[in-house]
Amino acid sequence: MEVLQINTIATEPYQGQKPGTSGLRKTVKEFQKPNYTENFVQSIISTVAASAKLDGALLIVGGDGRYYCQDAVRIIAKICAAHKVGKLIIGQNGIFSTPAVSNLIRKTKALGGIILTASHNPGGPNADFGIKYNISNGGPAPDGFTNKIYEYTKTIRAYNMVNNLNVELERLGTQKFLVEGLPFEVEIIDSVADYAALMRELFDFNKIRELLQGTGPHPAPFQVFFDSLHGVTGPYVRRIFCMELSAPESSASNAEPLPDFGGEHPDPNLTYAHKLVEKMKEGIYDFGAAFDGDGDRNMILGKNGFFVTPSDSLAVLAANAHFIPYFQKNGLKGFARSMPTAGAIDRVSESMAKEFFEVPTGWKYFGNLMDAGRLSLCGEESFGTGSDHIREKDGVWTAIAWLSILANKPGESVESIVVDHWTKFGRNFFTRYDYENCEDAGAKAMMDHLNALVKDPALTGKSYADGDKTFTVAKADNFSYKDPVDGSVSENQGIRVVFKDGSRIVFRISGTGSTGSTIRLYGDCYEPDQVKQKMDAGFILKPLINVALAMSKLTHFTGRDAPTVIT
Ligand code: G16
Repeated sequence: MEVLQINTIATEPYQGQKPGTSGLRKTVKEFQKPNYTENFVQSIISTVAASAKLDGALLIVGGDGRYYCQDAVRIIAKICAAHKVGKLIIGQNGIFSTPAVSNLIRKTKALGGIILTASHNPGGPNADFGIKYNISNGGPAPDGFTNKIYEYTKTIRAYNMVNNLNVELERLGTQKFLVEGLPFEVEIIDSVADYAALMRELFDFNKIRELLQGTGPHPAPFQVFFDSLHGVTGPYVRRIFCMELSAPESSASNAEPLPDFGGEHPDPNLTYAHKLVEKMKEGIYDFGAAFDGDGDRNMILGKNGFFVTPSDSLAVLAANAHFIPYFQKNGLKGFARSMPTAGAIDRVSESMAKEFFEVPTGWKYFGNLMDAGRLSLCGEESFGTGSDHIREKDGVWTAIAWLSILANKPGESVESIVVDHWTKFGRNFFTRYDYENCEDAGAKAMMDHLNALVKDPALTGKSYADGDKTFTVAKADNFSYKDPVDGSVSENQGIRVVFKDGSRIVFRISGTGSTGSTIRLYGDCYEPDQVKQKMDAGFILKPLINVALAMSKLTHFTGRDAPTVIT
């Protein structure tokens, strides 16, 4: 066997390689700059090596198949080979969904994993790319870890790689190499098999099959439709829903992963997954789900396009968790949501007397609670739901969880389940306005203004009116979170203003955009009245949003008079 040599390559640091909410996300053009990707990967590896034994270690590598994924996988393999890593497990053609990587890290007891994705951001040579590191629990690296990566990127002067390492990404099986006398192995595996096996363990597939086929207690076949938005989930949908759960092939749409996602945003919300919304409005299908580029986000729709907000989806899953075999077996520990997520889950948690947590935006904040055995089910308004079966949110899992509940309620629909839920617990109306790609300076000035506002004690008790609605401030702050497990504190996690009637507005700058600043404005309120519960969320929340816009002077600071996306 040819003995490969390690090459040391001189480099210069790049500014701004600071991981955001979930890894480093930049344009492909940025990642293609000389040494840009290499610098960041070397910084990850240096950070890992500083806290764990890299010699002989196993790492999992794969991404959502977007443009530049395979180039990045090859760079990672070359750098890992030069740092005595023992073995890489890579998805065939460099492809793994994010939940699949999380599962594999846990299943194989790997030291960690490197995921290539910019999630729901568009792909292609003129769009976005991203790299993130997941630690040995299968979850995204915490702030302390990513801060260290950033420190390395600021001072890097050289990186090591094995230039002549050629991995065949399409060939399943093990490829062995010798690097300066040490063995290095790459195993290329089927991207779906292990994840599908996990889903079979967590759920009762026979019961779901009966639902879809209209056998057993079910009056008729339950018609399902999945939109993978040309992201990574296509092969997962085909294998799990079509082959194993007997959904027709035609129910898997946009199921070919494409490097540019067909030129669209692979983002499962009412704006970017509008084709699914239109399909569902035809009234043929009983259940629809869309997934994002890397398969961790989901949107759930019922017949005629009935939209389940992510906040409601989480609450319904929690209230019906006893129908899911995994929770029957392992019990239900606590519940959690991110701070901007509406509080529908809070009341379910209270009714079940469970421990409850409100964490900053970012799935990484759930991991410690899960590892400590205090959290079973959690979610975020950004179309993420998941459980402690892995340490990432999980789109396909969420769709199967919904079907498990429906399989246990013969004759019911998505809408009837949600409306019953509101009748029992009340309804949380929720909306989010995104102002994408604002000038950094304007966005910062607006946040500074809001920070000053919420620090001023005079704000409490102050009233703001819009039309005939008046909102009086009960409490306002910049959210800060102390992790109850390790005591670490995360500050500046979003401005929130809570009004006396319980309604709430939140402002944050997104940590996942690749250029400029994306301002997120969240609004929610609670409605116990069953007649009002049937009203349109946009209409109900408009006065609250108008107050938020007036308080923040958003238009003044950013020049924007309308959001780019409303969810
Ligand atoms: C990531 C995080 C989520 C977070 C979302 C939005 O999701 O994993 O926890 O809610 O970003 O973050 P931001 O509001 O900062 O843009 P994903 O699906 O993009 O990896």
